[in-house]
Amino acid sequence: MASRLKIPIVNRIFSLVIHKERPKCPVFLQPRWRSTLNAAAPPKTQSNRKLIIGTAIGAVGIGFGLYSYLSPSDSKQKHQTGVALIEKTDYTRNDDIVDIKPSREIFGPATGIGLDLTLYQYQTCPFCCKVRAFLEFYGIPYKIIEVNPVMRQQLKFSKYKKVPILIVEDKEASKKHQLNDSSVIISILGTFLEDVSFGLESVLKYYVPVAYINEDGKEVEEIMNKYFLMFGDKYKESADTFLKKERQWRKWADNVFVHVLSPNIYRSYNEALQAFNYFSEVGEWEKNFSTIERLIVIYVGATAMYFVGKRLKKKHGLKDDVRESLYDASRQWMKEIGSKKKFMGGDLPNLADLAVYGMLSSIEGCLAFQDLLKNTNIGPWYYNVKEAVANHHGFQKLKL
Ligand SMILES: N[C@@H](CCC(=O)N[C@@H](CS)C(=O)NCC(=O)O)C(=O)O
Repeated sequence: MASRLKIPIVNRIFSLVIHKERPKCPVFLQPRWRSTLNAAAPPKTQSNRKLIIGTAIGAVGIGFGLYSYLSPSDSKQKHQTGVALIEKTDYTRNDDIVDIKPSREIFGPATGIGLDLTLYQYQTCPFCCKVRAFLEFYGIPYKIIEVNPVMRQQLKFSKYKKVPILIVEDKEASKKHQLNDSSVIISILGTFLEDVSFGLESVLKYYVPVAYINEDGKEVEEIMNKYFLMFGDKYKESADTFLKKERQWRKWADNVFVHVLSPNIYRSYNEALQAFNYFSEVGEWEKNFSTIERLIVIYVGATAMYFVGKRLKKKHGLKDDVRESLYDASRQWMKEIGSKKKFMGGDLPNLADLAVYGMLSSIEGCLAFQDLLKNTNIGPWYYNVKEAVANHHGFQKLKL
């Protein structure tokens, strides 16, 4: 059994630490085996143990990356230096969506929007937390499909292999649309909610992906206006400065704030261990793994992530004590809100409030979060947004 357990663990650590494989999500993913795999969930048998441990360690490794996506040094720049536009006529975002039994369902008062939503996600991925914060703030009901972070069999239908993905079923048009990328999802739904009568089909026309071949010869797609809400006739020039700031801070959440999170939760070995114990708790690992499996995941995962955290700190130019970078970023954000407003959006959170809050909520149970509350004044704002989200305060803004 020892060799069975060792191989995936050692491989995973080698990939992450020695071969510097890019981890895939900035905050550790919490595999919910039972719900994720639904009926196909592997029982805790010896034969599945290797898969479970390997997958769990994979999930551990996955914590933290997307750096590949966000890093100015790689894919983002490649997008900008794209060399050939591809002429495309088919912009449907629908790969062959298959019906999978949802892991769970979230209820809310906004039942009259005519859309049926299914979110493919990892529970502690900051981008997924951001989308959940948005949906819950507006009280939009939705279903969740928890993706197995290593096997990712739930994403088989999709060419886009990241989460979050939102499948939107437009009930009136009897059509399903696949929305990829947290900011694209939020902008499309945000525009739709401005005037539901306009219809989702009309909104989608404003968010057209541009496809091109980048310098590596790879085809990439990007929605250039992904931070913009499209107001059409309802655009008010008086709101322009406000909207500009909202966009700017939404971008900041995706490109700056997210990078300070993981090096902070794995700052020291003890913190990494604490973070893993938190993930174990939120992910109900006690229920889903045997004791030995759970302990291996926690200890090996914490060790691997401790080293990965160091690498990310360097890559993103964080301060020697990474806490300082977390405090700096949070203070920068609080400075923007100022002392006169409850939220950046005024009396209610705007999309930037929801973005920063959502991402921060992914580390809520970690020591870094507690230190952040002690050393900055972000706490009251954070808990105010949390309350507004939990009580669907955005619902009152909807004109249904
Ligand atoms: N720009 C994307 C980034 C999404 C992203 O990088 N998601 C990570 C999880 S945090 C992912 O799915 N990585 C690929 C993987 O886990 O296989 C967004 O805002 O949604």
